[in-house]
Amino acid sequence: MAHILHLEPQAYPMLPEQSTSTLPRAAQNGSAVRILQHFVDGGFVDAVSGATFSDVSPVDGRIIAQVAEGSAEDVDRAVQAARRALRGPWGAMGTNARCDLLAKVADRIMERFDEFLDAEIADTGKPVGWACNVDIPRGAANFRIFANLVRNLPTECFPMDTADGTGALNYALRSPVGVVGVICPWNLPLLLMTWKVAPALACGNTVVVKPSEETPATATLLAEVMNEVGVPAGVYNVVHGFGPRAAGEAITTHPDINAITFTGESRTGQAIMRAAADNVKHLSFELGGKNPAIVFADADFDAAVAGTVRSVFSNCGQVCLCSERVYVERPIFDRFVAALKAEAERQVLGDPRQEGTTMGPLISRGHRDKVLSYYNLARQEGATVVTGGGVPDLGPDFERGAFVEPTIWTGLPESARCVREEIFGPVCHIQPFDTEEEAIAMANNSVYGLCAAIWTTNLTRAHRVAAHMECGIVWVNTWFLRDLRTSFGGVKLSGVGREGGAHSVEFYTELKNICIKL
Ligand code: NAD
Ligand code: 6OD
Repeated sequence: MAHILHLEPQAYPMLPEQSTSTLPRAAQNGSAVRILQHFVDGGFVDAVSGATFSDVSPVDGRIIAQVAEGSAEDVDRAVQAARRALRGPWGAMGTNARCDLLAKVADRIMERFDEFLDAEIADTGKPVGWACNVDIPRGAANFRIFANLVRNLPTECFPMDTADGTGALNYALRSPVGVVGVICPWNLPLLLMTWKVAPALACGNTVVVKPSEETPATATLLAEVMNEVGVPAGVYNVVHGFGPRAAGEAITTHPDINAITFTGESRTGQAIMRAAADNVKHLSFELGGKNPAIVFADADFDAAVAGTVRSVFSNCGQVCLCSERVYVERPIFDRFVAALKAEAERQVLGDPRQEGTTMGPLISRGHRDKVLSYYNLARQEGATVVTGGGVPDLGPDFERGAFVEPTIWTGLPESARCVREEIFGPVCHIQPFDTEEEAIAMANNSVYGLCAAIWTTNLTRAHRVAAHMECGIVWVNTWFLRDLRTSFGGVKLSGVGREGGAHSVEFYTELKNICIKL
C-alpha cells in the first residue's frame, strides 16, 4: 500500500562505480572533491560572499566537498525566488498537476537511488544496509504519500440554521501557508528533509531549505531532480551553511518566511522559537529525546533483545527515536543484559560501504568528543561498563574517523546525567524494575517525551502501559515501524506540534471558513 512503509530488511542494490550526477567536481589533493552550491530560483549558485566550507568524511576525515556558505543575503535571494514562484506558476498550478510532479520526484529518486545512496553514505558514514532500507526509500515514499494524500483532500462543510429560516452554509478552503523555512539535522538527512518538503510542496507552498552543515549532499541532489521533472524555478531552494548568526538564523528572522519546520536539538528549537517570535511564524518542531524501552518478563525474549539492539544501536544511535534508557523486569534482567552485551559485541564497525558493516562512525569528530565525554562521565557517576566505553581500534584507514564503541551501562541512579541527558550515540543504560508502576514512573521521569518501546506478550498490559506513556509515539513489540499517515512528534522538550498524514496538511495550510447566508 502506497501510504505505508514498513522498515524491514530488504535486498538492496549495489553501489554505482561512478555517479551520473552533473554536480561540478574540482580536483583537490589528487582526488575528486564535490562542489556543492546553493540552489536558488532553479539554478546552482555560489554564495553571494563567495565563502565556502569543507564537508568532511566521518569515516576517514577526508574533505569530500566544498560547500557554499550561506548568509542572510543568500537566504533573502532564496526567499524572494520562493515568493515569486508562489505568485507565479506554482501558485497557478492545480492540485493534480502539482501532485503529479511530486510523484515524478519520488520516481526519479528511485531511478537515481544509487547516487542518493552514495551521497548519503559519504556525508554520514551510515551503513549501506540502513541507508538502502531506510533513508533513500523513505525520501521517495515521503513524496509519494503526500502527493496521494493532498490529491484526495476533503474540506469541511457545516450547513446551519438561521433565525429567519433560510439557513447558511459554512465551508472551508485550504490555502498554502506561503514560504516555508525547512531547517534540517544530519542524522537522516534525505528522510527528514523530504518529510517536511514533500507535504509543504504538495500543499502548494514553496520552500527554502537549510540542510545541516554536516550533510549538504542529498538536498543538492534533490535540486537536480526538481529541475529534471520540471518543478518550476523558485519552488525548492537550498541555502547551505551554519545555524547561529548564519543562514539558519536568517531563515528564522526573515519577515517573508511564513512558517518554520525544524528538526534538531531541543536547545536549537528554543533559540528558533525566540528568533521567530517577532514575526509570529508558524512553528513545527521535532526535537530531542531520551527514549525509554520497557521489557517485561513476559516478553518474547529473543524479539525483545533483537528489537532493543535495533533501537539502541541503529545508525550508531543517532536516531531521535533510539532507546537510551532500557528498563528490564528483574527476573530477566541479568539474562537480558548478557544477551544485549553479546549483540553489542557482535556489531561490525568499519567501512559503511561493506555489506557486513552494521555500525559506521558518528557524524563527526566534534560529536564523538561529546559522546566520549558521556562515556567518561558515566564512570565518574558510578556506572558499571558492561561493554564498550571507548574508541575501537579499526586500523590506520579509519584512525581519522569518528568511530566509538557500542556501549552498555548498568548501575546508575535515575538522577545521573547519563540517564537524563540525550547523548545521541550507540549507548544505553539498563535498569531493573519490579512493578509495572515503577517502570511507568521511571520511563516518564524525563524532560523529554518523544517515543517509547514496550515489550510484552500481555495485550492488556500493552494497552495500559502505552496509555500511560508521556510521549508522542509508542511502539509495542516493535520499533520505528512507520505508517506515514500517523501523527509524529513529541511532548515536553521533544517537540511542538505533529507532522505526518493529515497533521502535516494542518501545519502546511491555512484554513479559511466561508459562511454564505442562503
Ligand atoms: P542541531 O539543532 O544542532 O542542528 C539542526 C539544524 O539547525 C542544522 O541545520 C543547524 O545548522 C541549524 N541551526 C543550529 N542553530 C540554529 C539557530 N540558532 N538558528 C537556526 N538554525 C540553527 O541538531 P543536529 O545536531 O543536527 O541533530 C541532532 C539532534 O536532532 C538531536 O537532538 C536529535 O534528537 C534531534 N532530532 C530530532 C528528531 C525528531 O523527529 N524529534 C529527528 C532527528 C533529530
Ligand atoms: O519517520 C519519520 O517520519 C521521522 N520523522 C523520523 C525521525 C527520526 C529521528 O531521527
